[in-house]
Amino acid sequence: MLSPKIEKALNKQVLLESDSSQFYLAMASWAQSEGLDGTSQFLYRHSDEERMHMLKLIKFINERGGKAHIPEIKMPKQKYSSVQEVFKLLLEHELVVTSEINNLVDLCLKEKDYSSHNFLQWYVAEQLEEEALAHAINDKLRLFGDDKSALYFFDRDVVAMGLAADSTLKQ
Ligand code: OFO
Repeated sequence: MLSPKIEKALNKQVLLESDSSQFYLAMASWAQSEGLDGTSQFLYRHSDEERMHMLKLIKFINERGGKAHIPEIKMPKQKYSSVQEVFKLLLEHELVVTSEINNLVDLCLKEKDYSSHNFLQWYVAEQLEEEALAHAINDKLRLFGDDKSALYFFDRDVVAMGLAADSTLKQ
């Protein structure tokens, strides 16, 4: 049975995963409208993954005798000035998520909730992957500088980068 403290903290994470999904969905839609097909594909997929992270939490909370709260949908930022801005914001957001996951893990240890602690290890590993990927993409974009033609190659390659990171995590 979940303690009220852990239940509340896990529900806070449900909200954050839901916001992440919406945030990346807005980025994906922006990228599609800019003709950045690869980037939008990458981001639509990323948005779906965040929704899956949210669902995994919802099911866990309910299975452990808690009550999952389905969060309200907030409108994310709709307009972006460049791909660079999108991925800079994505990295910043992932860093926030990682720190929240770490706080949660910490709380589980303090509360001696070892099953939630064990459950959250999947998120710890996932964040490691997502951060590494976001850093790699930002590095790539920095290399291009103002070279517009490089954007074509970035847009083509970013899908493969996402798929490769995914398969590493599932090994
Ligand atoms: Fe849920 O992993 Fe990113 O935010």
